[in-house]
Amino acid sequence: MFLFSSLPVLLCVVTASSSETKTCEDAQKTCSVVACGIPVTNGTPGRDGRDGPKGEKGEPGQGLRGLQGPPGKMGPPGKVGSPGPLGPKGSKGDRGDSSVAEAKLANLEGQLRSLRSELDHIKKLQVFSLGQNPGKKLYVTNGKKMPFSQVKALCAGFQATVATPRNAEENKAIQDVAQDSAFLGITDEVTEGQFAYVTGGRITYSNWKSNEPNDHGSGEDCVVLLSDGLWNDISCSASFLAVCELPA
Ligand SMILES: [Ca+2]
Ligand SMILES: [Ca+2]
Repeated sequence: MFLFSSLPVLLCVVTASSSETKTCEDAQKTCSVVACGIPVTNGTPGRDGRDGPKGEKGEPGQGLRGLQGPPGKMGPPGKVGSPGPLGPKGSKGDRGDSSVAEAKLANLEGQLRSLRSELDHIKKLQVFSLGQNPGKKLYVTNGKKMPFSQVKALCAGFQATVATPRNAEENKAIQDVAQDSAFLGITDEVTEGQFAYVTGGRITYSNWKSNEPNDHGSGEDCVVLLSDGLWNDISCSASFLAVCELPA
């Protein structure tokens, strides 16, 4: 009996001593009786293990941080950049309102009609004040005497011409306005002896005094209406009343 009960122990011991890598724990798995009390000598130290995983990031250090310094001086201005590219074409604008322009035009036309009406009224008053017939040429004088060249310039200054009778009626009208000797818009400056209107064309009406025109002395190329309504050729440099005529 003793031999049978002690046999596994012996086997286990033999097994344990013949394999260095067997541990006591392994022996417990294979042996019904554990005999780990047997002294075993320590082996040589194992090799160093591999490096462990990287640790978490540590807390910031406690060193003192310096104060932020003042801002530096402003640098010199940079160069002007090149012009940018041309922008896109804008959209077409709204169409102008033609009704506004038409309204303005209508307003101007109305004002023009009003001015014409007012001008006609003033002309009639002027004709009435001068004792002349309405619808006829208007003859006016400033009552001053001057050489013929100045009379022409005076009348041209307000878009008028020197008084020029085309018939007996107009001759009478000028006579009534002048009440004195006045230059007429007739000369023979272009061709001696051929009297013509200053505005052009040979005369178609005349009312010469007897023995006139006579181109007396050094020459007489202008015409004066005498107070009795008759004509006389006279020097253009002599001074007579200025009478101008305006169209009817
Ligand atoms: Ca003459
Ligand atoms: Ca004469």
